[in-house]
Amino acid sequence: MRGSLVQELTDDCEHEQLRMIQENFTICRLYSLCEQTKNFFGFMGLRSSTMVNMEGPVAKFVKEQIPKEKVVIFSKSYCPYCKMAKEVFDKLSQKYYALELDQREDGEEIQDVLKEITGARSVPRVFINGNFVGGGSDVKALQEKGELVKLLQ
Ligand SMILES: N[C@@H](CCC(=O)N[C@@H](CS)C(=O)NCC(=O)O)C(=O)O
Repeated sequence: MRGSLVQELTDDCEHEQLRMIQENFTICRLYSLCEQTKNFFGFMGLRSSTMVNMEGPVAKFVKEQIPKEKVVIFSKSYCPYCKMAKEVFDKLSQKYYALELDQREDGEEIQDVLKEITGARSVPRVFINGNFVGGGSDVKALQEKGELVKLLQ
């Protein structure tokens, strides 16, 4: 009788340990899946920004840069769309302030903040008179429609 109770308790204990191991294994797998997904989307320029602190120092820095010049471009030095946007302003002899995010340690965080502000973290992110106007193709399209000069006034 006593022996079977001990056996039952041992079985329960083993069962519980097994359950906990399985649970931890599932959590680890889910965590690993999340990390892989995050890395994949990061690679695609779609990094998750669920952890963005919009009151933190990086967000504060970004908010301070936007009104610094009439045209502010959050850019990457090698990015062809950024080059396209800059060329549009160069042709108009319009000065701009460009921040090259690939040359900054906080570039990724700045992109996360920009996603919160503009809806995307791709570069360029172009602001005119403190307002977000779009990426490289948007700037080009605004120029072709004759709307860019109006925004620059
Ligand atoms: N349609 C966008 C395309 C911009 C784009 O694809 N930018 C690339 C760099 S050239 C990007 O942001 N990739 C993700 C990253 O660098 O984080 C535009 O015209 O601005």
